[in-house]
Amino acid sequence: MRIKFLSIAIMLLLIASCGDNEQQTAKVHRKAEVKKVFVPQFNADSAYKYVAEQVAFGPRVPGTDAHKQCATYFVNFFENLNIKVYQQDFKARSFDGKTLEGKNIIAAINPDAEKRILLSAHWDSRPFADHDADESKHYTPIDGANDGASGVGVLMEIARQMSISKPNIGVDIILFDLEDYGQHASIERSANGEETWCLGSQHWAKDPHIAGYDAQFGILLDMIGAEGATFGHEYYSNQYAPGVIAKVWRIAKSIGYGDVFKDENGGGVLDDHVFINKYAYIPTIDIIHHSPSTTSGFFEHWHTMEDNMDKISKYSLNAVGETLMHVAYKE
Ligand code: AHN
Ligand code: ZN
Repeated sequence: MRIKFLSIAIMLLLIASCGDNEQQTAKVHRKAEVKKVFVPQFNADSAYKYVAEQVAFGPRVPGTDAHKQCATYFVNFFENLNIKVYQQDFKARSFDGKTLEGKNIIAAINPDAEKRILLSAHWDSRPFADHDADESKHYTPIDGANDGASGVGVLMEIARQMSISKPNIGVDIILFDLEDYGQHASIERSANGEETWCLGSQHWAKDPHIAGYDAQFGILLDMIGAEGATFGHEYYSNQYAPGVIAKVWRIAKSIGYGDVFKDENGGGVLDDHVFINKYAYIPTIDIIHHSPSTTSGFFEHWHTMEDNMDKISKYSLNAVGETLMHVAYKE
């Protein structure tokens, strides 16, 4: 009788401790999941400040002091955050026969991680306001607050956040040079005219900063910071990387930015991502402001003197920055 009682007691104890163990395991699991999806808060005020700081140098036109000073500003920025920086200097021929000196800047977060993603934008600004309503401005350089600086500002804030709490994967932030020195609007668009744009990404995609460089996927930002920006599914992005479009738009919607990331046709733009897909074989998308109502299809002030700080919206910067943070920290 006593033995029976004892064995029942032991059995009960075993069951109880077993349940406890399971509970503990569940707790550990839940903790691990929470840790895995922890996403630091993107700060749009900070991104806005980085856009303004770039614009304050003056137009970042290749060959100018503003261009050189801004490159140094980027390198110092990343190095001060203890992020490894590569500078890729190269020469390229412009559509008007000039030899341009370009510099692609690559900031590598978790440089030794094998699984990597690539985030990019161009940092140079266009030497010509060739779409300005005022013809006398057609050879005047632009501020490029949206066309150039906005994407870079968002990436700088992402880098700052990532230097504070590292994501699980490696992230390469690539600032491409010589994107916007493409042929002047006064020249009739020719078949090879498209290759006169995106000289920095063409160079990098054929000869990356690390031989044999690879990433799971890439995201390019272009003209993402204007008031009222909306993004559709850009044509080449959907051809080369439909899964990346689906992932990014799903995440954007899930955090409340369905008004910005729209499930609609976004036109086709020969932008840096096309060359990354074509020459580096990394599935890469372009998040780019698409306006069905303008003749260019781009934002209203594209390649005009009006592409300045007044047009930049913290809401737009935040929509893109927060979305990218969620994409990176959920990988
Ligand atoms: C072409 O017009 C072929 N590409 C334009 C890409 C661009 C210019 N993105 C910003 N500025
Ligand atoms: Zn441009």
